[in-house]
Amino acid sequence: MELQNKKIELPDFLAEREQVLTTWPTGKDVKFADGVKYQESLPEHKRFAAVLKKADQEGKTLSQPRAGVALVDEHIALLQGLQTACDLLPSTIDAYTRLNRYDEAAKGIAKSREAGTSLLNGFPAVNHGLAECRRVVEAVDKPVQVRHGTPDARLLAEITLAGGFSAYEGGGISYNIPYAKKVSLERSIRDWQYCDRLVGLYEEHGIRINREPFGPLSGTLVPPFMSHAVAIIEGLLALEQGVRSITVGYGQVGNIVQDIAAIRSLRALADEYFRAAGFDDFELTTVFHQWMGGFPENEAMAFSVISWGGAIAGMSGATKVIVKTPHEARGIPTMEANRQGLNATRQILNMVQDQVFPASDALAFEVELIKREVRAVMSKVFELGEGDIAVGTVRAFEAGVLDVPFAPAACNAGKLLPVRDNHGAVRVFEAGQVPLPEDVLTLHRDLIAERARAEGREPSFQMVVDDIYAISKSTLIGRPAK
Ligand code: 8ZB
Repeated sequence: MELQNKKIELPDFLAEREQVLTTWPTGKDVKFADGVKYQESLPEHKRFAAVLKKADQEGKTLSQPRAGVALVDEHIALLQGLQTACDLLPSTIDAYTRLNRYDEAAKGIAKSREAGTSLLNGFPAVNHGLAECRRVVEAVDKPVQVRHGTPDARLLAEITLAGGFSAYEGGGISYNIPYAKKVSLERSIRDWQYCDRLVGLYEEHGIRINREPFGPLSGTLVPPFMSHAVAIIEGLLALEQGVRSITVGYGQVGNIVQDIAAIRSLRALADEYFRAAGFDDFELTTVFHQWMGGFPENEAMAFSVISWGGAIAGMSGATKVIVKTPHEARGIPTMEANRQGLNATRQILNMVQDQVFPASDALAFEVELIKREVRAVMSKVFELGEGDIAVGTVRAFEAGVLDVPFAPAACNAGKLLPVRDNHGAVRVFEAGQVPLPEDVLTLHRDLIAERARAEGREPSFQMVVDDIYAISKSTLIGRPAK
C-alpha cells in the first residue's frame, strides 16, 4: 500500500465505495445523493457542527454522555431519556460492529430480542441499517454523534452519515493503537482517510459533518503532549480529505494546572499546525473527557470524580465534556445512572460558567512546556515522513517517537512510561525513543525525584502501578501507605 497524506481522487474513492457497500447487505441501501438530501432536512439545532460552533462563540461547555443498546426502540427510549439532561447525544456502537463482525452482531440482536434486554454493549448501526438510523435521529431533538472504536469504520460511516448522524468520532491512530492488537497502522490510517474523504464529500455538497479524533487514547496516564500530537495529526489528515469541523480531545489527568493548560495548548497548537499546513477555513473546537482511568466503586466517590472533571472542563474553556457515570467501575450504566452523571456535571458547569481560572506563572509554564513537547515530537514526525504526515506517523510509531502508554497495539513501542509528580501532574519517567529536548527530560526527572523524596522511595515501576490504581482507591497520587 502506498500511504500518503493526499486527498483521495474521486474515481478511486467511488470505486472503493462500491466495494465497501457490499461488505454487509444493509450497505446497498446507501445512496450518496439521498444521504445529502436527508442531511439537508435536519434542522439547525440537530446539526452537531452548528451546535458546537454556537457554543464556542458563546463560551459555553456542552455536555455529552455515552450510550448505546442493541435494539432500536430501546435505543430511542434511552436517548429520549438522556436528551433532557444533556446538550449532545451519542450512539455508542457495540464491540462486534467495531470489529466488523456483523454476523455476530446479528446474533446479539436476535438474542437481545429473546431476552428482552440488551445483550450487546452498544448500538449495532450497520446491522440495523439506514432507515433505522433515521428513525433514531428523528426520534430525538438533539444532534447525534457516532461514538465507537473501529479501525475500519468505512461502512459504519456510510450508513450512519446517510442515516442522519452529524458527527463521527475516531481516527486512524486513535481507533487503532488503543483498541486493536494486530491491525496495521497503514491500513487503519488509510481506512480513516476514506471516512474523512466521505465527510469531505458531504462538505462539498454543503453538509458539514463534525469529526472528533479520540483524545484520551489508552486513558491511562497519557502525558498531554502525546495525545495532543496524535489529535493534531488526525486533524491534519482529516483536513486534507476535506473535513472542516474538527473537535480535538483530551482526557483529564486530574491535576488542575496540567488539565487547564492541556486544553488551552491543544486548541492553540491545533490551530497553529492546521494553519501552517495551509488551511484557514476550518471550525476548531475542543472536548474534555472526564477521567478515563479506573473509577471508585463507591457511587458518591464516583460523583466526586465526575464533578471535578466537570469543573475543570468548564474552567478550561472546552467546547464540550464527555461525561462519566456512577456506574463506571461496574460496566455499562443504566439510563438513570447516566442522567445522574449528566446532572452532576451540569450543576458544576453552571457554577463555574462565569469564573475565570486565574492566570498564573504555573499555568503559563505548563502551557509552554506542553507546546515545546508537542513541537519536538511533531517536527520528528514530519522529518521521518519527509514532509508527509501519514508516512511520518507510521515511521514514528515504528521508531517509538510516537508512543502511547499502556496501549495494546503491536505496532506501539510501549517504552514511554509515565508517572505522576508530587502534585499529581503526569510526567515522563522513561522516555523510550520519544524525542523530548534534554532540558525537558531533566525537568521531568527532577519533578519525579521531588515526589520520590517526599515518599521516601526510589521512582520505580511500582510507583507507576500505584498511580494507575490511585483514583479508584480515592487519591490522585499513588503514595505508599504510611
Ligand atoms: C473508551 C470509552 C469507555 C467508556 C463507556 C464505558 C466507559 C461503553 C457504552 C458506554 C454507555 C454504552 N461505554 N459502551 N456507556 N453505554 N453502550 O465508554 O462505560 O466509560
